[in-house]
Amino acid sequence: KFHPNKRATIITAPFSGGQPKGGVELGPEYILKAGFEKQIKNLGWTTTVEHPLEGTNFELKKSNEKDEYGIKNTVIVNECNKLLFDRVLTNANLGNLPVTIGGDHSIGTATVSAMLEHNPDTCVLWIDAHADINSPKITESGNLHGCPLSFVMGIDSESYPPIMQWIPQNLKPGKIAYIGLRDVDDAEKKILKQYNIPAFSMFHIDKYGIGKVIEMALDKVNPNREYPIHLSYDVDAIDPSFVPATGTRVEGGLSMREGLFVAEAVAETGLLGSLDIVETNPMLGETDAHVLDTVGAACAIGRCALGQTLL
Ligand code: 5AB
Ligand code: MN
Ligand code: MN
Ligand code: MN
Repeated sequence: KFHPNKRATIITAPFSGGQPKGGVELGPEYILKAGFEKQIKNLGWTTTVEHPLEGTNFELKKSNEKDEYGIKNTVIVNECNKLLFDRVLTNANLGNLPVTIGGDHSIGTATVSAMLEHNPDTCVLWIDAHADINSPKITESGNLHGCPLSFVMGIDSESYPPIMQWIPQNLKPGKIAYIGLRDVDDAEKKILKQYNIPAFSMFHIDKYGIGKVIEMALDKVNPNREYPIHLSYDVDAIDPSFVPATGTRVEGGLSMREGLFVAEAVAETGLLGSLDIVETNPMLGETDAHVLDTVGAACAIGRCALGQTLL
């Protein structure tokens, strides 16, 4: 058990610069307004909330132009990740469980590398419709929320802008597994093959069932169930019928129960070391119900990961 003292730090990351749509920066505000901190306290956790991006004006600096490296908003994404890296690492070193609430998934660069800096044995479960492993060299969109894993693995590192040299390239291919994939770019598929990264798509979930898939994923990255788990949860892993208010919807996703089961299964291991909940975009719901469903799902993921349904 990694967090017997049950201290969690909720780190808000109201940031949208990793992708072109507005509104994902409001995710943390909506999730907190829905009572997330109280819900976590009710599970017996002592909580603190930190706002490391306060005072920055990243949102005003957003542009949709690719730079000379073929990526967008490099400077603000990088500055944002620096601030988050510091808070995630500091909290982890203090023995607090960092729960980072996005914001878009470009912040995964900071959370993953900080947790590996904290404990190099950390393994990563990446719950997502997408593989988020494009590099500047291969990304077609140039959107950095599709790239965080390449940076922490050092994939195509010759194509990175020099300002990103501070990022520890500390994630090894055998330390990450995906669950929920269904929209992976061709160049990303090559990388998954080349690096032999365990990837469980919706096909595998239908074939084996979600319970078996989690076991198989953990067998790959954490065979003796001894290492801390960083759970990076992109809400678009869940089917858009349950989680409509997100920027990159892909049909045919996890059911609500499958989605929560993933978080519950991680809680059951007692190995959760850190959690990201990202890509909630309250501006993209067509109705109030869409927004409520999506924000509600984000909160539920957090509660389940922190032990709500353990008896
Ligand atoms: B998300 C795409 N692969 O690189 C790209 O939502 C989508 O954090 C990335 O998973 C989706 O632009 C990033 C086409
Ligand atoms: Mn995604
Ligand atoms: Mn993602
Ligand atoms: Mn997305």
